[in-house]
Amino acid sequence: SVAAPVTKLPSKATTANDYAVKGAQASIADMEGNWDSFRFAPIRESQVSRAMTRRYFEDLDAHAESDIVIVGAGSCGLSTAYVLANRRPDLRITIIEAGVAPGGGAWLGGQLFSAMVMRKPADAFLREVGVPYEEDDTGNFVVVKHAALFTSTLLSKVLAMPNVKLFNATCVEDLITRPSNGQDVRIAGVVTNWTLVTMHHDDQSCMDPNTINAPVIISTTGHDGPMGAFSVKRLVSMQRIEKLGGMRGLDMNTAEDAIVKNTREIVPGLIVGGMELSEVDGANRMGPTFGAMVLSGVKAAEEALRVFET
Ligand code: AHZ
Repeated sequence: SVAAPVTKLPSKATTANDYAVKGAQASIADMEGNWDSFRFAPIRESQVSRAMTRRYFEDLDAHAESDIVIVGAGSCGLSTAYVLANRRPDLRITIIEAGVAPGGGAWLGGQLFSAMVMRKPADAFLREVGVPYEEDDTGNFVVVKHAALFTSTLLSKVLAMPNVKLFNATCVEDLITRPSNGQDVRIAGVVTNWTLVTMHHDDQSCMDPNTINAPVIISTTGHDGPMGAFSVKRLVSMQRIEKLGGMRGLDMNTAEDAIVKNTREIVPGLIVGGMELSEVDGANRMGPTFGAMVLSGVKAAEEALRVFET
């Protein structure tokens, strides 16, 4: 929550003591032209440490039991989080992202080009989130002038939601399973570790992971790669599905429709969306067009909410 406006600083207040008035709020104009006497409010290093660690461990404590865990904060995972957190502010939503920087492949449009293409009707999502775009002359797609504008706007909205916590630089390295209906399993949570630890299991032994329980996991870890397609590859190695179809060659028209329509619960408790799904189904890739990623996120959120609404 945002603090209510409080004590106003005396005009041209620029010393540490001025800022130490509890709740004082400076304006940039107070500082301009006053740099000789400028000082920050005082702090002790341990206060910084406690301000960070207390919050982090409170979040770890609260999110150890989550309602929904989203694995991967690419364009699909972030879109999923946006829809879920808006529709159900009462649900505790956890996002686990292996990279330090959330956003996955959505910081550029394609190759090294800035503009991001979204085929209609995914422009509806841009309007809902408040991302500006221009219409293409064809009338069939819209263009965001920089993919980073899309990703940073979406990310800022998701991170500001009080029911969402992003743990970045953290990997999902296994799935929690439970017996269900006799011999079948359902997914009941995720096993996590710092990404740097996950990357070093071969040369550092005995570094056990952490866990998060949740009745619904939504995996959006992208297509196969060093980190990608994590959950569906694990479903194969735990013999829950026989084999992956493997992502097929690029066909924008076929790929985008298929990814959105087939976003679904693959095994009980595990919904898969975005390009991770192409690895299960043997679906085409679409390359540098992002409408399917955001609408797969909308569908993944709808599938997850079905669980809480029944
Ligand atoms: O870091 C990964 C990325 O940010 C993260 N991730 C992967 N494995 C993880 C794990 N634990 C936690 N085990 C993990 N995080 O998941 C994110 C995936 O983002 P993405 O942009 O790669 O996937 P997406 O499905 O949201 O969007 C894919 C967009 C396309 S289409 C396409 C093509 O057709 O060639 N290529 C891309 C990148």
